[in-house]
Amino acid sequence: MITSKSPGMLLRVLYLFAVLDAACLLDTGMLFPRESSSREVKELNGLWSFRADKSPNRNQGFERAWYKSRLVETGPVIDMPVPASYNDVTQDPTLRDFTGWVWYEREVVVPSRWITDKGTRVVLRVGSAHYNSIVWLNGVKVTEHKGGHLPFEAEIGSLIREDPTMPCRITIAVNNTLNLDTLPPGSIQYLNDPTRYPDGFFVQNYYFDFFNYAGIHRPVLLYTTPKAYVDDITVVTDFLDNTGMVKYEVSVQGAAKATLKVTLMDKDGRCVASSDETSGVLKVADVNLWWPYLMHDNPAYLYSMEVRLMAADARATYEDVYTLPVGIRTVKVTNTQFLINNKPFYFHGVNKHEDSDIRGKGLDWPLIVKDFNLIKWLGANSFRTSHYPYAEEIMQMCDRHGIVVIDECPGVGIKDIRSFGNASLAHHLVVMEELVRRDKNHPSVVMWSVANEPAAEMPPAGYYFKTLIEHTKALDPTRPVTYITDSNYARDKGAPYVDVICVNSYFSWYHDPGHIEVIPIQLNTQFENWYGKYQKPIIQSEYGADAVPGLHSDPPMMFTEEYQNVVLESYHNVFDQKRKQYVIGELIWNFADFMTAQGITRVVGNKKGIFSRQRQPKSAAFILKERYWRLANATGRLPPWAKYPCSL
Ligand code: BDP
Repeated sequence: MITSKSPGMLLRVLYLFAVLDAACLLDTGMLFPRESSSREVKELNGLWSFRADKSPNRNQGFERAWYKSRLVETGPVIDMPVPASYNDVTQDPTLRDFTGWVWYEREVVVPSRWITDKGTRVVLRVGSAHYNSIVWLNGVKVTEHKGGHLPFEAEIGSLIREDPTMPCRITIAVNNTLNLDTLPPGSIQYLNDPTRYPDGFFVQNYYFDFFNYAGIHRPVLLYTTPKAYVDDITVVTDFLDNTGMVKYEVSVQGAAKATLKVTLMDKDGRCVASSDETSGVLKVADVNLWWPYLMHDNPAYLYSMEVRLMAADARATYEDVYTLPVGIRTVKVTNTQFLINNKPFYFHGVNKHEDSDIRGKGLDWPLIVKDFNLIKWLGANSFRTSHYPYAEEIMQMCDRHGIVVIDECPGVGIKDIRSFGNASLAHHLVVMEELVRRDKNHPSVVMWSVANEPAAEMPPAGYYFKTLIEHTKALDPTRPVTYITDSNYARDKGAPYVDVICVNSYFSWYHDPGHIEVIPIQLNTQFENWYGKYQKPIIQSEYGADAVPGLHSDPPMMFTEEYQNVVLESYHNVFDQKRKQYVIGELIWNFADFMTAQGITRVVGNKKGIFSRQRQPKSAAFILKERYWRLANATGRLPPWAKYPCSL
């Protein structure tokens, strides 16, 4: 029973209930696996056996059932690290550019107590694999998943118990083929002219500008829970004066009846609120809000919510403990501002990629930590997960460091009218469900982006984006929703449904190349047109220019560091006028150089990074650093340690 003396507080509590009622359309949770007194985690990272199916139809693995025996018995295998893209780890160009099924296999020794204790669930989880995946355990299919950047899992306890003497052989087949209904979409083109192409020649086409890295990109692990367990937790937060509110809902599986103890603890482990209900509102006196760093002298404050579940059946009693970090904050959009905790927030940040030498898109801790150090060196306060969801480990870093995130789904390159059909839309809705389910509890995530640069002027785009955005809002009514546009403001059919207009433009690069003098007028016109039509706040979600590190010219010429500098500075002059009105952010394209498909406009990848792919600064990085720290001073409330960025 919720009681409140203040009507303001009561209204807020009722709102939080309405919000949670609308969410949770998926029927199981996808909590990040964490160890606790009731849960064990066993990482399966390291070397796996690997074989690409290079048969003409890429189907030999299925025809000969490679999953039924050890992979080495089916033909030659090589070592393959997990997590990593497979493309860049060998010297074989046909593997780098491979399209089709590849097969991974690993044998695991499972602790015997997992097998003997029938009250233990054993779950196999893949953090992400690109794109279609099928998973077998000892030759028995346990799950499949479509989509490259989100986790999936299967319970395998009963299978490993069937014959405890057998090793536990995990086989995962992964196919990176993109078609018109996948996200991102693509198409396979066969080129049959025997005077020009070898027999069976085909290419994978796609309309996005990054290399289609493939393989098992994020950790594979086994984890346990008791038979009765905490399946999901949803938190929604608010505050009034100095009282914080954490509305929560716990979903329990494996027990008809369970007793819960929910405890919210502060940073020092002191209990600040508790409850015995599966859902409710925890009130926190003298709340420490979660603030973005550079905005407050006590940023990124995280509470811990410990959920302890007790249940029993005829045979045993079960206790499960799961602890979730919780940041208390609010997000709102007006027609000129983006408010975090009711204070205007200006995004001065970056667009990124999960991209590195050798590991491709594979999760790489040294790279992750280096990138966060560079983000802070730069004075950036935010990034967009262009153009797909990033690893959960990265989102957790954002929560802990106070970096604000626009969380983008893999809806990039939707350019063909057939990719607006029902099959595409249905899949896109599921992808948003999976993304919201995974990331809903991250305080760093302040907005969802459902797509990047779709062909939003095409007739079906209106219905498509209306449906997609409404669905996302139903899943999570607390966060604004957007997509990133490069369409004409007057013809963009999805823009009426977004909360924030996010525009990409490349004046003096793709248009009027070499003519920096056009930037002020064209950028001004862009902003005035969009704001005039929609009266919604605007983020410049991409702008930039390629610069090959070390290439110089004065006067500036395209592809030199000087040209990149002057493009950035010309944009900045306009941002400085408009940010006093309705421009609420600027995200440089791109944080670092990244790999793309080969083509005549790309010199070993896209060079619009302000850092090289090896994370060394180009001269533009220093321009941006100077600007971002100035913006932080002007728009934030700097913590004492951040007043002297040079000492960082
Ligand atoms: C934008 C895309 C981005 C590209 C960038 C570019 O959103 O993915 O990499 O252009 O061409 O249109 O550099």
